[in-house]
Amino acid sequence: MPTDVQEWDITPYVSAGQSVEIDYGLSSATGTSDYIVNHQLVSYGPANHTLDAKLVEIISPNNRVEFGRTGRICEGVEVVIQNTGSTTLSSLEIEYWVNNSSSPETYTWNGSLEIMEQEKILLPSNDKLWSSLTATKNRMYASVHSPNGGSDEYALNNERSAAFEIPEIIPDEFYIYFRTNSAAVQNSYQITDESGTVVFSKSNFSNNQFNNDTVRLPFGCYTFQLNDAGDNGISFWANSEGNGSLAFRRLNGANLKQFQGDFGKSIVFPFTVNSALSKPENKLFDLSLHPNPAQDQFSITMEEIDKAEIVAFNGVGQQMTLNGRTYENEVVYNTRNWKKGVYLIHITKEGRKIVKKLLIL
Ligand SMILES: [Ca+2]
Ligand SMILES: [Ca+2]
Repeated sequence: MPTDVQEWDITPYVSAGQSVEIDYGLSSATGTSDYIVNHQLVSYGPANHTLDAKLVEIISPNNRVEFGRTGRICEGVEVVIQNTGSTTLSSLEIEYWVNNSSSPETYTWNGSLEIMEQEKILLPSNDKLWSSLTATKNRMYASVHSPNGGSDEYALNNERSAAFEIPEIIPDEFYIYFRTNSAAVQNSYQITDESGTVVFSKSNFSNNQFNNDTVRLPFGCYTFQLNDAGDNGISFWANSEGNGSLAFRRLNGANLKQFQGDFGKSIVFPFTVNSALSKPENKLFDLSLHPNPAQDQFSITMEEIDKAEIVAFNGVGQQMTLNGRTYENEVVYNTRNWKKGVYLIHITKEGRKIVKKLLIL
């Protein structure tokens, strides 16, 4: 049964000591409709503290069912902060870490929150943040410090944590096996990427038909959704529409994921392609460093090389001066004055780094 929680600040409509009538209405209802409504009135006295910030919730990543659509690792780290002091909150330090990491990430928030106002913040994430992940039973922690650069007067509301799991990993090539039942008109499916853009969709199925759709996706986080307009899934014991079947399969036919057919309105399956947390080197860094060993020059070839930052260090960690000539997808470096030895070439692109060893002879 769908439920909905509404919160309203009624401060402008009431005066202390007076009674007030609060009415509500339902804009539309059809058929036999029953509503169960529960109200709670919460009143607040004056603030206990002048300078107090609260970490209200970790929205993402979070396994809790109310965050099921958004609380995934792919969405990054998203938290809600609140000003629970009487002074306007204008800055806040937020620390966040995974599991037992001893070196939290730090983010400085700047803004303006009046007493009891909240704000949702998407925190930057990087490889270091995720380096203490385990295969299962992970926990994200976040805490707030130093409101307005001062000391927080109430520490017990500063920290929250949330359990989360890594989404299932699917290869970059697979096919969707979908056998419809006798009510195929009710079904459609789509795959959306991290930004919500539909990257694959299909509808207008025929009854009792096999469909094999090959899907090729670049690295990323996706959501697959199978919809059923009849709200009765593709295998429901209480009707005579027959039994359908849905699975993700490898190109060789092996099952990757078999879905339950009695799902009601929709199947929502979040997954990542290839790697949950870091772009595999061979995807992002489909690069060639050659020749290696090199003498007078070496080249790096990769797509969009103009977006990469390339730095070289010698065997004792000194940064080398790089003289490069850039061509389309290639940079050629002059190493005529480099001594023989091993060098480390750091290539950073889109926030990710790979280090290649180069031997100069
Ligand atoms: Ca506090
Ligand atoms: Ca159905």
